[in-house]
Amino acid sequence: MAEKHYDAGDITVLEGLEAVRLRPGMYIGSTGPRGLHHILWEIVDNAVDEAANGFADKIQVVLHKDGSASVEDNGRGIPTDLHPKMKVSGVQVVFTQLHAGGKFDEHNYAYSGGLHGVGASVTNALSKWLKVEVYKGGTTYQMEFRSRYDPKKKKVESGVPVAPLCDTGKKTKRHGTRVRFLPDPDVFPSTDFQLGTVYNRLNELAFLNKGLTIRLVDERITQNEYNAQKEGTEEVQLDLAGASEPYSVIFHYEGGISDFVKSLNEGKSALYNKPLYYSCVKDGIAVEFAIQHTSEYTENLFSFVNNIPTPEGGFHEMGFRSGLTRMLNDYAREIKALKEKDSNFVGDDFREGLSAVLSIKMKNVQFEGQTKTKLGNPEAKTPVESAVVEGLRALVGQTGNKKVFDEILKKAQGAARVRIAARQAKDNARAKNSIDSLMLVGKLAACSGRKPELNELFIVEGDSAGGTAKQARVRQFQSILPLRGKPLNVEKKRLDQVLANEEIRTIISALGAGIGSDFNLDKLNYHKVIILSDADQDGFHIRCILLTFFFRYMRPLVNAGHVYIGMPPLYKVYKQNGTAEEYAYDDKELQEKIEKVGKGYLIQRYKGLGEMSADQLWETTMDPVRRNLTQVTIEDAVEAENMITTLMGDRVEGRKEFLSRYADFNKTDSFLDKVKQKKESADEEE
Ligand code: TSJ
Repeated sequence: MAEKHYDAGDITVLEGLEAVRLRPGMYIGSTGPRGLHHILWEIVDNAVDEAANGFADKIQVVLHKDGSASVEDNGRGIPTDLHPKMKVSGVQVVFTQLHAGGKFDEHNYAYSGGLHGVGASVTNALSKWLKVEVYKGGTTYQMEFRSRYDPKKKKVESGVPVAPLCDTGKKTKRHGTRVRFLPDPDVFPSTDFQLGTVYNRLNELAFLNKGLTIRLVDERITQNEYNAQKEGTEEVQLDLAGASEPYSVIFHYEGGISDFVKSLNEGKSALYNKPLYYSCVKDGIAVEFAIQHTSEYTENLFSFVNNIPTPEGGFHEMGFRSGLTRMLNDYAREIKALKEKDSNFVGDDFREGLSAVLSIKMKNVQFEGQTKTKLGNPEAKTPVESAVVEGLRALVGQTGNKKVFDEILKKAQGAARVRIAARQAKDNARAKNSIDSLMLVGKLAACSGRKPELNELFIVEGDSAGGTAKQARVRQFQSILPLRGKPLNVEKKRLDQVLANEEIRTIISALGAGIGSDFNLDKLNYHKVIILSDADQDGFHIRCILLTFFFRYMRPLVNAGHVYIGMPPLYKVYKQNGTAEEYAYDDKELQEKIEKVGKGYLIQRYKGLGEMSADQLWETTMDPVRRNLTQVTIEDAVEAENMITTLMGDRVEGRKEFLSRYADFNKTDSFLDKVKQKKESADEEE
């Protein structure tokens, strides 16, 4: 076939860039902040590839005052010679040909990065201008591209070469590539690169490419200004002499992803000193992992494919998990940590408290999932699994590591014990599910009626108030469950610990609908679950805990509107001679009631439910006609949970401070107001 010698390259090329310009979303996902940073990552990834292939070890990224960004490496420099087919320089191909990365240098790029591998031409197409310098062979080459409005065609042409690549004659000993570009404000609603976003990604890339040095400079702020903003953080600063210099930071990790895992575990207590690390190539897939267990309970796996995070997981994570489970189970058998009669550990047992980084590199990557961050290549699973088994085998054979694996197995044993106990507790709770078996429940005074739609369960704080409520109730439809003291704080407790708590188990079995993923609203014994607690700090705390429990483990119950807060009055206004008796639920109402009763009134202030008589409790709080119930919304439950996690979890001080600030509890209208106030003041403090 005869070659056509007109400027075909240029024409098709510009059509390609025009397509990008017309539908940027197709190439970079969006034109929001994510898309904006994406066009920077396309450039950075090219430099990282050069380093990953062993030709560069330094990268510098600069965010300039004019809004442009530049990326520079000390690699071989983009090829400057003419591309044999396209008759233009390699540089021009890279910036004007879609997917040039894959086609052009198939042999050199072992594994091509780039979020969707669209390449540098996409950055060019979406930039107002782009300038490239290539340092090689002792000289400096230069080329520039621009976007401009063509009045004849009445449209914007983007990424157009201003002139062909030229040798500037500027002598240099350096080698490498430098690219600077200005995102086009006509494409991106905001063109501000975020220092934090760039910082995090470059830090991550330095972890993922051990030994690589990445420097980030933000010329838009000084070191001083940065320090002022970041007051109180742990980042080590450069010498004070440079304080008025532009902000700059260097990322370099000799330990690579081992250092990554260490940083994940900062502030936690690790079960062994050094993360276990292994890397190999299996069936053309480069696999690298680092793991370290801590005394915590959650799993923390960060996976990457070709340096791209895959938070949605995928086949590589499946391989990692099954490799880990298989090797550790086999090993446990070998050293008789598992006896013949014992059943295997489950995967979760080995992953309790595990922090891990898995990084693989492969060709023809397929990303799937809602955010396209899940690896969809099934062929990745087996190689990763083999690599993990092989790696852990090698590691357990190394001196000193026997103890490390002992720790891992000990941790797994703890997790397994808890898992088995949790299942038993769950089965127990399930066995007591029917309304007929409610007799089994300790202190519950069950109602006699069998219609859940009509039935009400009062969860009452304290045995004494519980006793009063039992006297006051209508036994056909009202059940009373007195709580002794506070139910356990559900924060930070695992399901098994929650279930081990007697009060909680009683609630679960009284409701009869199960718990967690087994929760079934159809089996609910009560359509009104009413929390009755004192109008003081302790009562407030108990409500929060119960709501958090319902929110976490019986969410459909809250969603369906079955949970209520009972509101006992705070005051009684009455006359000695018995001619008047009024209740007030807050201070405003108290004033009204005082006026209503008139001269000679007396006030009784209720400090707790226990102070009321059965008659009083009935008419003020339990009688469906006269009582004052507040239905709990899911937002209320979320707020309660927030309170528990932020104020009542680990931080004893926070809780004390909170309780003392709101010690004068009786002044407020309701529990929900209290929660809202607390939230607002917490927001103000920030
Ligand atoms: F994104 C980009 F293309 F603009 C870009 C590429 C940006 C930056 C900052 C660096 C790079 C880049 C490309 N650095 N290093 C390279 N290397 C090559 O393109 C290259 C050099 C030599 C050879 C060869 O076979 O001799 C092959 C390649 C792919």
